[in-house]
Amino acid sequence: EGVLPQDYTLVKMEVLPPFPLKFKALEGRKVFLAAATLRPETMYGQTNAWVLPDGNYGAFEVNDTDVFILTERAALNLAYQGFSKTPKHPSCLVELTGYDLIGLPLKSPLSFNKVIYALPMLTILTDKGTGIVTSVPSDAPDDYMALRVLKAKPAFREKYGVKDEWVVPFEIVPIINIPDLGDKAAEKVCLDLKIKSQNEKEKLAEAKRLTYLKGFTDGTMLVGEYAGKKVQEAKSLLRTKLIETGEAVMYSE
Ligand code: A2H
Repeated sequence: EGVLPQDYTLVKMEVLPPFPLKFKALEGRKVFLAAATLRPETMYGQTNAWVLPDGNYGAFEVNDTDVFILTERAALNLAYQGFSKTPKHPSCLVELTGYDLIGLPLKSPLSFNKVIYALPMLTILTDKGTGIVTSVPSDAPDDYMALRVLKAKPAFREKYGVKDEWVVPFEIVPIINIPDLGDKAAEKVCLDLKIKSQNEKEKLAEAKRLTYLKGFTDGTMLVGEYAGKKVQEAKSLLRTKLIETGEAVMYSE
């Protein structure tokens, strides 16, 4: 863990009914996968959510209506930040694993894809953020590589019970232009560095560094309310907007 607190935006990805059997105790609630992101301005380009198959998650009561699915660790932090039905104490309605989440249909704020699905990612850390990550393959090298592998390998999909229609129809959505890197920066950088899989940790770190720095300093929004504006400006405007509309909450750790 770093010394300085990291300020995330928790994006509320709503689980669409009908709920699976495991979710029986959640009937009548609004249930969300709560994804921690540092890039709220990229939410237009979401293609799926990522969960760790073997990860432990819970469905926690945030208030009388909302339930967030995330790690217990994140639930405890949130409880100290005012997001728990019982102050300073996480209130878990159901214990879940990543396997229970794979295939859930989701409606996520700003996303041009109206329904997206929770899919497996094996490199998710359970001691960072919420253990739920929203996927923006246009701008995140991790997301781009994980989606590419899932698309290319039917055996991998089958192993995790992933249906073709949760993955195959989803294409990269261009949302930000970066000089020299174009409209699908993560794809360009991963191809330029010839990254073959998520296991190439060092190359991926370099890809992330390149896209993240350039995206923030030189990127321009191509879509949405702030099309034409710099990413630097759009980031905080969209964060504030998502929080004001109740589609996201602040989270730090
Ligand atoms: B970011 P930092 Cl478009 N395990 O959101 C692995 N990765 C996680 C995670 C976890 N438990 N929790 C959050 N993340 C990802 C968008 C995005 C992100 C874009 C581009 C870059 C980027 C869409 N995915 O992050 O270590 C989330 O992915 C690159 C840094 O706290 C979150 O923001 O700096 C970011 O990592 C937080 O990473």
